[in-house]
Amino acid sequence: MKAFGDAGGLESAVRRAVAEAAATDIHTHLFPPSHGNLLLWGVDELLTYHYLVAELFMVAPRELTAEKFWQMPKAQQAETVWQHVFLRHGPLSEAGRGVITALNALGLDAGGRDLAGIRNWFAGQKIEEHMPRAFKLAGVDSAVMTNDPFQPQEARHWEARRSVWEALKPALRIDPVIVNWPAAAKVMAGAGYKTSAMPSDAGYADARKFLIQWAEKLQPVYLAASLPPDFRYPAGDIMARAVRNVVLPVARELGLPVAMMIGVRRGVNPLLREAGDSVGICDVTAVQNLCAENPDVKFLATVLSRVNQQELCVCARKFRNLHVFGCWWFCNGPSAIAEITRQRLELLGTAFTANHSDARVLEQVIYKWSHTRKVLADVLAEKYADLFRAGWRPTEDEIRRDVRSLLGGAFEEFLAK
Ligand code: FIX
Ligand code: ZN
Repeated sequence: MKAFGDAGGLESAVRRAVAEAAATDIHTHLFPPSHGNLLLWGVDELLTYHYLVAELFMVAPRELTAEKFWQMPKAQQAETVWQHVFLRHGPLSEAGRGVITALNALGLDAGGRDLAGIRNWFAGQKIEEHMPRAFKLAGVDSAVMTNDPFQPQEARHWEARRSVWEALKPALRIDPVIVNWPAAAKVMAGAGYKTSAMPSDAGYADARKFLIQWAEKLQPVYLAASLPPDFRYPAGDIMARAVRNVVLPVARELGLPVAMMIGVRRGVNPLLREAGDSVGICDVTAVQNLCAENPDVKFLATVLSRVNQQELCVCARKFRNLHVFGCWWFCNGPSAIAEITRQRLELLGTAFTANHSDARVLEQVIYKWSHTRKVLADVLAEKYADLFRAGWRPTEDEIRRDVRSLLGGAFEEFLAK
């Protein structure tokens, strides 16, 4: 294939490649339709996304307390968000615009403000057809779920061995083992394992068995946990000990990567439930030490604080067993994505995963990927233009290869190597 000889043709090719490339969504909170109401979809779920619940309480009148809000049925909660965040104020936030992008892509006239009409449309959809359509609109070929065996309402679906749509890949979520050992021990003990609130060698051994048995059931792509900013490794605390005694041996035995999402301060405002989590600067040295100490284990990492992004990139340059992914949560807005993606391209080339959706509600894949693609196209167009000026002449195939790398190809290569 011929290399581009003019900068204009090159830019159009980059934008085309980003628009057309399939994205592999490597971290979501979606479920298969067979898992019933665990799969959230539709306009009421979109409006009550925890990002928007947090935004509601920034603008709602004082009389609307969190207690009152949680007592409302879902439809009324959605109407309340619609009223305050979308009608009484402009939905200029990323989460607000996201709802509009998703509805519009589905052919609904969100600008017409007809919530009842939009609800009517959703009521007529069959999830088995709607889910593949949402993925198609997002350009997503497959998505990794978050599967938590410590949640009984989720575990029962896996126990029942329900069929899973092949575009969804499991990930074994293990947070409580690291961040809340007593709670994890209770669930494992309930399933017949010899674990107790006080960690012990015997308890760790049974926790390993529990996770291995769940991995056999789920066949996950990776093990995953979100970690607080004060996560350290190595350390004598309960978190580091669980990582050393349970997580690393299981990852090693099963040949599975460990995905770490670091920097979440859970429940700083518990009244807001899931909307009450915050961010803190973490210590990337923990990732560095894990990678250095365990060259035979692969790690995936993303950090929540903007402040930690550069350090994480530098860490990935030093350790081939580390793969950086996504612009997580409070970093998943266009300005942060642009900044983080530029920095990653400058430090890592194409050896990272540009984004993941973190979708909790099905239709969010549409907006998260549409917004990401817009930023990625702008940033890549700029980077290819710089490269062109420096004297490099890429072909269309090479551009498509690089774009795919950023949208899942590099992740696949990392898993395979
Ligand atoms: O820990 C996680 O996987 C986080 O992504 C979630 O807990 C968080 O609530 C979220 O949805 C962020 O986008
Ligand atoms: Zn998540």
